[in-house]
Amino acid sequence: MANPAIDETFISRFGASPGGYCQAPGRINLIGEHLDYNGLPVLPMTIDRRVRVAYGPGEGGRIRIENLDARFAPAQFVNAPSIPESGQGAWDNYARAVVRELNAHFAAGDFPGLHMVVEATLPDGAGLGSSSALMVAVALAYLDRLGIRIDKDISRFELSGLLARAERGTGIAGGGMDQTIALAGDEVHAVKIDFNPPRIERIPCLGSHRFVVCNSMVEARKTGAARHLYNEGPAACRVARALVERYLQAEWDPGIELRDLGDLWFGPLCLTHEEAGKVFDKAIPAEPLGFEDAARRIGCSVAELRATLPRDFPEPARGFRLRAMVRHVRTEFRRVEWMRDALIGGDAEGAGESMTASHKSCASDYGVSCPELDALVRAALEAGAIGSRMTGAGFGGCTISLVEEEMTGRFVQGMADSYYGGAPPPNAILPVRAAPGAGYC
Ligand code: NG1
Repeated sequence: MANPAIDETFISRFGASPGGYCQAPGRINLIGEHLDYNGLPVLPMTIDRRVRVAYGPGEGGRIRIENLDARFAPAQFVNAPSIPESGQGAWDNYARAVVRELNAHFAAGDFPGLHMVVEATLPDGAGLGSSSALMVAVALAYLDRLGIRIDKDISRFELSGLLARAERGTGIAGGGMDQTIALAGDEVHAVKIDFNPPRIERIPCLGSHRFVVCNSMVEARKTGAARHLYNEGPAACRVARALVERYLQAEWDPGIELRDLGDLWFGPLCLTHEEAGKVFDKAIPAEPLGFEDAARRIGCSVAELRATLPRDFPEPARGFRLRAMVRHVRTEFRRVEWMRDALIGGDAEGAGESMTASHKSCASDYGVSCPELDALVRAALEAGAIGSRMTGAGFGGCTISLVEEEMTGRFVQGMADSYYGGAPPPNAILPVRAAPGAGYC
């Protein structure tokens, strides 16, 4: 589909028209926050905001990428068996990570050049999955250049797994939610994603209601200041996993091994929620744990413990609040199931209750909210939302609120007047709809 701005830029930079276009949508996570990297289910929905890439062949194995948004400077690198990183936080690292990962997977013999121009209607640094949408769109462009067809030569699940790994290479120890929903979502459903084993279930999402995104205007750029904040969740859960494994080996069976906390519920153990709760109570101490204490309890050295944590992760000043954090993991998993049932049953009140409870748990147990997100949730409930919560990684970014369709206008006005003092910045309040998953366009 032609688009004058993207085409003009493409022609002026690269001297030819684009050979193709592809797009990948952003997402809201309805519920199931900070669960994906624990192998536990999440329930996101694509939104009608996306990243679009116009692309065409490049000469001499050179990959060039430009962005219509002037905040992102033009970048280029040579496609080769080894592709170095740009500086920490540089946006072209996402493209580098994609090309590196796909080269390794497909053992590409030659290393073709590619020209790309990116255009986004999806805000970045807002917890709406923009980094993964960019990576998915770049991947589709590069796969086309390699002559590899999605759904034929590679499945969407397989591709999302590769891209999740590639994104972890950029320094964020995240899970696979964003890549999977960008590739597997559709314009009608939310999607419950299970990782263990991988499975998706399409969930109807209350036709008579709308999800409204509100941006706290606090930017949470995971490749910048928010990187260590984000990584504290995965780091704490890895420490908790090791403590639980150690406890189970000592008390139940020396042969027990856990890949992640999700293995308590799935795989050979298959515990009930109640049983898993009891195990956590026994295995996880109530007091915060520093690296030294944690290593001693796990039975390893501090260096060995560090080696299991995300790259250059610093010791949290007050230690890991593990009890509260695993309580979030355990109760959030339950809320995913309740939310799924509520959506299928058309129970908006039930869905809203789970959302608001999830926000409280993200804030007080997992520690990933911030005063602005809490204020947005309060304002949303006062403005008539049935439920409201932060969405995505947290530390800033957006909330989502569940609102009756016919109340949407009044809700938007209420939020504009309250949180934004009558002057909301452009696109700060977005009633969203589900949108098609990634593809060529
Ligand atoms: P966002 O909101 O896009 O930063 C991050 C992770 C997800 C998931 C959520 C929290 C990446 C690419 N995204 O999303 O995997 O862990 O936080 O639920 O790491």
